[in-house]
Amino acid sequence: MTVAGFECEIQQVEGYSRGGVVCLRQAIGRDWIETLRAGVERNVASPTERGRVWNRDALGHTCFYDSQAWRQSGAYRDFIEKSPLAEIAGRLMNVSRINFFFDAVFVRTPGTKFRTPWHQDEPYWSVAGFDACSVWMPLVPVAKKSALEFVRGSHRWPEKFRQTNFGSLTNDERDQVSFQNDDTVPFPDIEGHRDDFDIVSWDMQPGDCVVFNARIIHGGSGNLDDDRELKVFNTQWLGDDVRIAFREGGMDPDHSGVMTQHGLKPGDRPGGELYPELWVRPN
Ligand SMILES: O=C(O)CCC(=O)C(=O)O
Repeated sequence: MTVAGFECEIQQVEGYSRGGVVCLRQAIGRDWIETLRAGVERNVASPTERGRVWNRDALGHTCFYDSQAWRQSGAYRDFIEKSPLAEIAGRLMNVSRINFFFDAVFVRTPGTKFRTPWHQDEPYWSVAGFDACSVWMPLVPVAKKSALEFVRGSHRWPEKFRQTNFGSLTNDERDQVSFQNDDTVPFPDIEGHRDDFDIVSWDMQPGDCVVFNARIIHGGSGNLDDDRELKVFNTQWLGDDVRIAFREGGMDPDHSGVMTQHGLKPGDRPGGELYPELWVRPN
């Protein structure tokens, strides 16, 4: 099947289902990359209220983060509503419809070593379901050693893991979550035993994107050479089985307040102007 010039092969759909992650080459055109680069520049200069420095090291390297900026940024909104990503997400997840969830931006200055700790995404979110994915898109070239890494197949592991409290890294009150409830188990020591896990990442160019299931274990995306920066535009997409879920230990990003204000409650299908439906499988 073809999506705006991009061939979504049956192997990619199967690879996504089995491995939980695929790298799509040149799925996004140069014009969109330029649009997003300009948008990120404006976003860093003028962050939303959710913008923050995720990490700052002793040498002054920083990792900037912002989220849900699409509601303020025309560039982000255009890309989310009009680019082929919603359809790509729908086809790869093999679902009947797609709602947009939120965007996240990560900008690391040249030489930043800070690695995002291993984690899964869905346990932090204000929704639950298997049919949820993220699309991680570098807007500059990134080497495999500095790209986001994935433990292939881990989206189907049955364990409920005790996720990292990103609040302890950022010291930001808004990031605090606790996974100390009894039914979670510690993460395996992936970094200490890398050879025991099927870890994948890719050399990537602007236009390439990695699509990954929200339950896959992933981390990394640091370890930059001194002359290399990393700018990433990341979007999250929701398919058929996803429902709103408020989590006792806290959420990151926490949408429970704004969901409640919009009349959405646990068990509901995310939708409306907060989570627009952007693709429906043709009959
Ligand atoms: O790019 C990064 O450093 C982190 C991305 C990530 O882990 C995520 O979006 O879940």
